[in-house]
Amino acid sequence: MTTVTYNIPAIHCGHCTHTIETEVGELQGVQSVKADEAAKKVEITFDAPANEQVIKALLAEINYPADGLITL
Ligand SMILES: [Cu+2]
Repeated sequence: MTTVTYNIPAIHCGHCTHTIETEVGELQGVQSVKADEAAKKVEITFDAPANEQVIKALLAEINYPADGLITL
């Protein structure tokens, strides 16, 4: 299991966090998605077949591109 945290500058309200949590949560292999409206960050825990490439591609597709990986 892998946990990553991304900056998502496009987050600006609770609707954004809801959209991200719903869309990313539907990816196969994603265990949990926690989007933080105030911090403009999302924490995602996943297993295969999900991977960072797939998650970042989806975030870009729904117009919430990840702005780099935060190393925990
Ligand atoms: Cu919003």
